[in-house]
Amino acid sequence: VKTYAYGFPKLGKQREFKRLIEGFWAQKVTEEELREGIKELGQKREETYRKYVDAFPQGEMTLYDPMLDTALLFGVYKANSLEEYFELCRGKNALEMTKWFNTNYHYLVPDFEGREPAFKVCEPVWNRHEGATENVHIIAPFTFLKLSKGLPEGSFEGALKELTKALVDYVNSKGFKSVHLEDPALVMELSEEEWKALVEAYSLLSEVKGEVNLFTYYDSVDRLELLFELPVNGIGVDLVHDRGENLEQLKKIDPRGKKLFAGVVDGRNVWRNDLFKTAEVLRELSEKFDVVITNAAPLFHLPVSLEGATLPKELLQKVAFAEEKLKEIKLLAEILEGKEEEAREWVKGINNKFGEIKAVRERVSALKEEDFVRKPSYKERVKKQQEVLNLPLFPTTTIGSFPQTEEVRRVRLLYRKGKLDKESYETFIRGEIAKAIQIQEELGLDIFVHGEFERTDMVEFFAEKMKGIATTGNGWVISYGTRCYRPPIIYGDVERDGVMTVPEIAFAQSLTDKPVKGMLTGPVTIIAWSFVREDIPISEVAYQIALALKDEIRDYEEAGIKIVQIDEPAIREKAPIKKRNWKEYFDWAIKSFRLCHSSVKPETQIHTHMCYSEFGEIMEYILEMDFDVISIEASRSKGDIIEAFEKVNFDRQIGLGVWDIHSPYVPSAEEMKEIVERALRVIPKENFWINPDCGLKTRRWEEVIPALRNLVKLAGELRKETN
Ligand code: THG
Ligand code: ZN
Repeated sequence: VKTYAYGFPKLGKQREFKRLIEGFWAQKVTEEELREGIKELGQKREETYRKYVDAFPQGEMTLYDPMLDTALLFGVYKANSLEEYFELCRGKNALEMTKWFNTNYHYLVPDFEGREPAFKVCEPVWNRHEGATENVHIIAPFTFLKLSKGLPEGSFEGALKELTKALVDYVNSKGFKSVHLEDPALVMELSEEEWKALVEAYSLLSEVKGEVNLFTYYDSVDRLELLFELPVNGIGVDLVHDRGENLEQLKKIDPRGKKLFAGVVDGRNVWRNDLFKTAEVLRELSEKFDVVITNAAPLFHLPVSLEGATLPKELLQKVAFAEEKLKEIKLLAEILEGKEEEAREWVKGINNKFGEIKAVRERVSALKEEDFVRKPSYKERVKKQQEVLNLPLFPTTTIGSFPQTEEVRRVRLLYRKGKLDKESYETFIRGEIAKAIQIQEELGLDIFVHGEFERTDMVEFFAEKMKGIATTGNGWVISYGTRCYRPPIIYGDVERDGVMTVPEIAFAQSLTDKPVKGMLTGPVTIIAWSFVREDIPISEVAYQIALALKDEIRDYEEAGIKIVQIDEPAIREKAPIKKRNWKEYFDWAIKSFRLCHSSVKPETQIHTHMCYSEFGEIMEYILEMDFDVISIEASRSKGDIIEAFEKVNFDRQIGLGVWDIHSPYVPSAEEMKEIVERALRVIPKENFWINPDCGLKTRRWEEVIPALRNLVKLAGELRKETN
């Protein structure tokens, strides 16, 4: 049997990718050094592949994002220099960014608005395919167009054909021996017309002189048999995230002489493969198909390698990062060839049981339906909240974090490295909190936050405070561009290890008469941005986390905190790709959120915050979360979100972000007012809050203070106008 792998992380073990690119931006790395460095990194990557598998794609390295590279290759955008290339990534007229399927990776969205959907092969300023000869990695036309926006109505079919033609020209003119086409959009729920357009356009692939292999992943392909009728040489399927649907179809499919790239090693979660069980599946498939063993989903969702990971020993024996996933592919091939020794050794620890907390299990299994329901109803509790909070019309607040200055990062790092003692660190954090309170006092905001200076990542911070969740130390994964995060690993039963956030919040509250919000990351987001155990249902993991947060909220109330914000920015992203699976997901997602707050006092006001996604189509689910106030990013969905409010009976309070904090631009009160006026056409003014659209940790105080001053001024004007 042959082995294959794709999507290995481009980051490098020491985050060399980040250093090179950011160095170039800071003009500390020359263009030549950048090109040389990326080439070297690419070669190291290929050496890693070569150690374990027979074949892999060439030309996977990007300087930022593969969707942008594809757009440049086919002439949708132009860049004459690397400066212009990066301008498209992060400049003033950068492409919009959005989540790649149901992952925490963000891609740049090609926009055809005002552009001809005509394609011609270009020689981009930086060609990732330079020197590539076989298995050349290209995002397939269907996925490229499906994930783009602004295509004129009715032009998809034609554009798909045009782009496929351009692709054929490109591949033939370069003389590639084979191409690796990635087409994950084929796992979406597609219409009859889309399937028809696909089959018609891809019939042009018969003109490619070399071999073509088409890869799908992240879910099942609803019409898998159609792919086996295309003029291609091999089909890649995900046999891990397909709920068995791909395997079921494969049993009935005629291979038509095509290779089957069987994606059996998980590219999205860290658990070691149950190799001998998988080998059984591969044996069965081999009876009918020419099987190539590969990964299910690209490996870039995983940290590069276990080397240097700071994990408990029992856990180390259960997990595999990207490099170890390559090894698993190799071990599977060995098993099929009758060599079992190393594989037996590898799976020895996979069923290690540890981190069980009996009391947590019992608490979850004792949950009843009423534990997920807050009483009294919103209508009744809102009156009590108003009595306690006594808020003006158009209350003002911020989302939670304030600028993480160089100094804050430096001191936190010193403390984490053991170079600063706990007491000095805590004194420093308290000083920062006091400054933040003072600033909010001077600005005249209505609801305060403590600023989150003690927190690194909003998920990792909580992971460190909970039993049953491990942090990885060096397990970086790219979220977008050069931005990385370290997903924690939820391996055991989850419980608080003492209070997590109460001291900082209570300290902030002690400094002011204005209410200070308690700030938590919600259960769905903690799950979405972590690697999650699979030995118990995900709903149970979510309820365990919810109960830990519930305990924290109870402690807030005891400390006199009147408002609690539970952030759930990942709730849309974590939704399954196919809508037919949404009900099951939203059921546990919503219940876990409700479990956090179901037993708070009626007068405690529950907020949530969402961002980074389009929320229009999940508005009805969002309402079921039963919060009192939501702050939501508006810049990404613009008109769409306001339309969505018209369609549902949205009877809660809402803060539609009036300041797009992702840009360093300081908006005037007038500019912010435009957003308010549009929103007030569908949202009653009694329900409207004034706030930025996201946390302010990436902004500088020099931007934050004037922008917030304008925001408070705007609220004042709005109040005057209504009097
Ligand atoms: N945390 C996690 N995931 C996320 C976000 C988050 N996903 C979506 C959204 N926010 C956007 N993602 C990021 C991820 C990382 C960063 C910013 C937005 C970031 N990372 C620093 C970097 O790469 O320089 C990490 C620096 C460090 O901690 O040392 O700024 O908030 N989990
Ligand atoms: Zn946000």
